[in-house]
Formats: sequence, C-alpha cells, structure tokens
Amino acid sequence: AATDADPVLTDGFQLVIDALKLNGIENLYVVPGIPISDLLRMAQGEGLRVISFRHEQNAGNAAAIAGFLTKKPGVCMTVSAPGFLNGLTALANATTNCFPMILISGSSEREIVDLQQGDYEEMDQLAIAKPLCKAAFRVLHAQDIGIAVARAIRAAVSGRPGGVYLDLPAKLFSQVLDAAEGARSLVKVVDPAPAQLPAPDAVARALEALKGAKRPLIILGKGAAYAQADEAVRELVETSGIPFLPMSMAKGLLPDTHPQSAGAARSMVLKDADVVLLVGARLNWLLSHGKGKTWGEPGSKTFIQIDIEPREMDSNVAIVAPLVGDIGSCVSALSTGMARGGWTAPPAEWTTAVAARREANVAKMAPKLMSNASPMNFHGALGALRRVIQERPDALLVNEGANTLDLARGIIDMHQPRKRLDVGTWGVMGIGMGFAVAAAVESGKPVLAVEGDSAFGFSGMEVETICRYKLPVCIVVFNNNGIYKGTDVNPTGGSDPSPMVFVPDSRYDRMMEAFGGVGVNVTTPDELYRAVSEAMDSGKPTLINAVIDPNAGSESGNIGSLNPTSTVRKG
Ligand code: TPP
Repeated sequence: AATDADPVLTDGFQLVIDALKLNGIENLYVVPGIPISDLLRMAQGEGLRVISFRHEQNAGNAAAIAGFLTKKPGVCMTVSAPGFLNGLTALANATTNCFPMILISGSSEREIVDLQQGDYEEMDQLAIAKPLCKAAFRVLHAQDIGIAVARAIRAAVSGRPGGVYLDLPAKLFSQVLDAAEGARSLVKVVDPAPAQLPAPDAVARALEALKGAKRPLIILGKGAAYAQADEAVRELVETSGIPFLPMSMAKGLLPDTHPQSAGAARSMVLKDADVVLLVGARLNWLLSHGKGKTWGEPGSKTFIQIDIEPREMDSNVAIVAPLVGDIGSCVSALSTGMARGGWTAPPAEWTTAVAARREANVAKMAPKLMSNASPMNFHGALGALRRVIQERPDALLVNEGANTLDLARGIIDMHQPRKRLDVGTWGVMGIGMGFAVAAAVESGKPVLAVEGDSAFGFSGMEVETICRYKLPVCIVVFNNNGIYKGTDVNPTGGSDPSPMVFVPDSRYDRMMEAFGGVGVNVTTPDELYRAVSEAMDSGKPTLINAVIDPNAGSESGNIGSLNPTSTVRKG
C-alpha cells in the first residue's frame, strides 16, 4: 500500500493511455517498435483494442476510415522517422478527404535531432507533418499529455475534420509524475464538434434560389454522409422533391433505388440542372470544377453550397448562396424554411425526365450484368457482387482500382449510409486492406473488399493481419493480369514485361491460404456469387481470385482523358 513517503506514481506511458481512454478511444491502429512497443503492450493490458499492421500506411488508412465511420478521430501509432513517414501518406490523405484521425509517432531525442547529430531515426517530424495536416503538436512534459490529446481530438473533429499529428519524444514516456497530479492533468473534451448554425440570411437566400428553379438538383457529398444527419438529409430531399445525385462515398445515404435518385442519370442532370444545391460536396475535379462541357452551357448554373468550411465557397465558381454550417443544421434549416414558406415541388417535366433517363440507363445496363461469360468481364462479375450487397445491405463495401472502381461505383447499388468506402478525393491506391480491417473492427459487420489486382498489391500483405484478428473480410481480386488491362507488351520486344502488367494468371487466393484463411479461384459470375455469399455468411477471412479477361477494361477506367499524351512517342 502507498504511504506518504512512497507516493503513487504515474508516467508518460500511462498518461497517454489514460487520456485516450478518457476520451472514448477504443481502438489503436499501429506498427510497434522503439519507442512505442511498451506503450502498445500496456494499452492492450488496459483494454484498448490494439490492431497491429504490417505497414504504417495501412494502419493510418485504417485510423482514417475509422474516423469517417464513427465521427471520432481514428488513432494510428508509429515509430520514429521511417514509420512516421509511412503513416504520413495516410494522414495527408485523411486531411484531403476530411476524415478525422490522429497520427501519434514516437520521435528521437530533441537535443540531438535539433543539433542534427545523427540520432537513431533522427528526423524533425513535427516540421514535416505540419503542411500535410490540419494541426501538429509536440509534447515535452508528461503533465501536458492530457491537454495535448484533448487538443488533438478537438482539432481533428471540429469544423472541417482532418488529420492531426501528435509528436511524442521517447523521453516523454518514462517521465514520472505524482499519480494524483497526473489524473488532474487529464482533459475530457466536451462537445468536440459543436453544431454550427447557418446564418438566417444565408438560408433565406438559398431558399429564394431554389424556389426559382425549373430544374433543381441536390448533390450529396461524403461530407453529408460523414455528418450522420441521415434523417435530416432524407427529409430535405423528400420534402423538396428535388432529384439527388450521390457522390461515391455518399451512395446509400439515401438508397440508390430511391425514386428521386439521379445516380443513373448523372450526365443528364449535371448538364441540364439550373440550380444546384451542394451538400457536403466540393466542386473539385470529381465534379469537373463546376464548369466545362459536363455542366452544359456556360453560365447556365446557379450554385448553392452547404459546407462547414467558409473557404470552400467560391473555390471554383461563384456560389450565389453560401450556407456555412454543419450539414444537419443547414439541411434542417432549409427543410423548415420550405415547410413555412409554402414550398412547391419542382416542375414534373423535370422530375419525370430525370426518372425516364434513369430507367432507360438501368434497363440498358441490366443484360450486361446478367452475363455469365467466362473469362469474366467487369460487368458480369460486378453483376454477381451487386446481388451479394442487395442481399446484405448492412455489409460494408471497400473498393479500389481503376475499372474495378469506376464500374463497381456505377453497378453496385448501396442501400444504407456509410457502407461504401473507397479511394476518395485523391483516387489513391492502397486504402483497401486498411479500410477493410477498420470497417470490420469498427462496425462488427461483414466487409466485402472489391480490388483491382494492382490496387490490391499496395496493401496485400495485410491479409495476414485479417487472418490474425479473424476479421469477417472477404476480398475479391479482379485479376486481369495488370494495371487497367493485362495485355501491354514491351515495345522493344525485349524480355522485360511492360510496366503495365504482372505475372500472368497469378493465384492471389493462395496468399490467403498461406495464413490460414480461405482462398478460392473463380472463373464465372455464378462461382463468384456463390463463393462471396459463403464467405459473407461464414465471416471467415477469404480471398477470391476472380479471373477477369485481360482484354477487359480501359485505360484509367473513367478518367482516361486525364492522361497527357506525347507528340514524339516511339513504340
Ligand atoms: N499510385 C497510387 C498511390 N495511386 C494511384 N492512383 C496510382 C498509383 C495510379 N493508379 C491508378 S489506378 C491504378 C494505378 C496504379 C491501378 C489500376 O489497376 P487495377 O487496380 O488492376 O484496376 P483495373 O483497372 O484493372 O480494374
């Protein structure tokens, strides 16, 4: 028992764990090593779930998507310099996508780093992290751990969410403090992301613009999905009667089968709409910056935008009615305004034209999805996966690749919010296994990861992690022997393969078997459907090598036009 002469002590290790637990952090996504190994052991001992990855980028991606799914920052922990840098890509990607996450990296001795005397894993990590995230902090004294963790959490989730870096020098962990003083130093963040109400004038301006519209359109972005204001968004869409177009990760916020969905009439609504309400969607490259051919006649659009970040307004085109606030408060204010102000539904001419185009496009696609051809093409294979998700609407879908991404986005209907997780704003390859792990850990639901063979390679080693934690993840690798296609050849006729292709007819399923998971090789959509259904029902880690025709697919999927071309090309 403790006496006055022998005060109960705490230390930096313990305070980091206490601070995270006090703030409701339950899972850590990590790669161990000096100086954080004992921290991770102790965290597990204290009941945190510690998911240990094979590469920090995957741990970081897991933390990022945990943040998107839960509205709490996902926490990734790494070692110094190289481990930190490996995690940094995920931190930057999280910030770009507005996912709240905290990267906590151990770092080397400040005195040696700052004099550049060549410490073990020496690097000025704080300076490097700063331009790539929302905020970056370093803690030098154990009594500041509580306030630093609180600050990191608030910075990650308030306003526009994003990545935060927390630098913890090795010396901090073993600093000793009186336990009572340590406890007093902890801070539980109160109301981490307070509501931000839109200005009444801005609401009135937006309603005015919407009322005058002949062909209005609502675009839902992943910000709207993140907000977890699902009922408020549904109410706005349904009260207004306006067709809606979901961006990739907003699919399912309202079901893709909703009568007002314009998902299958995308080109038409972007070209023809006259007033566009953006809800947590940015006018970046994914929406052709709000101008150009995609958007029809120059000057034909009026844009209204809901975003929590004022600087998002007028980023690409003029916003006539900027609504700065959180999604829930803004859409509710619009719904209330409509109910009060005698809202009339948009002209039937417009809504029936959108519905007709949608039905026509769906009907045109239908026979392709029924194809049972072998070798499989993308449509036949994705038709099978579409059925799997239809039958399990609460499963999470992770998706990356080029053709595998673009075609799956269009073909696989989503039925519930925040079930589709993909490459996001950067179109980054490598999110697959990190996202799949966190999706399973955070939701407890089965996860289907639909992966191009190239895309899968960026994080493929994490199949071992999936097996080790026995996660209900089914990975389908669309194996067409290469990047986009599997048919490129070396123009010189030399023995090196083209940079665009891989070992032909590889058996990715055997990677899974190496770690005790289930591996299946399939060559027809029927086999694919059966294998995936079984995996989703059993919850066993499974990898299905889906053999796709190497001729199927097009350069860069839907975005081939972004490739520069050479005027002097030989071969
Ligand atoms: N590196 C990163 C980090 N991100 C990227 N988007 C790329 C490289 C370029 N890139 C875009 S898609 C892609 C690559 C390498 C892979 C496409 O091939 P695959 O995953 O096999 O998909 P497919 O078109 O065959 O469906």
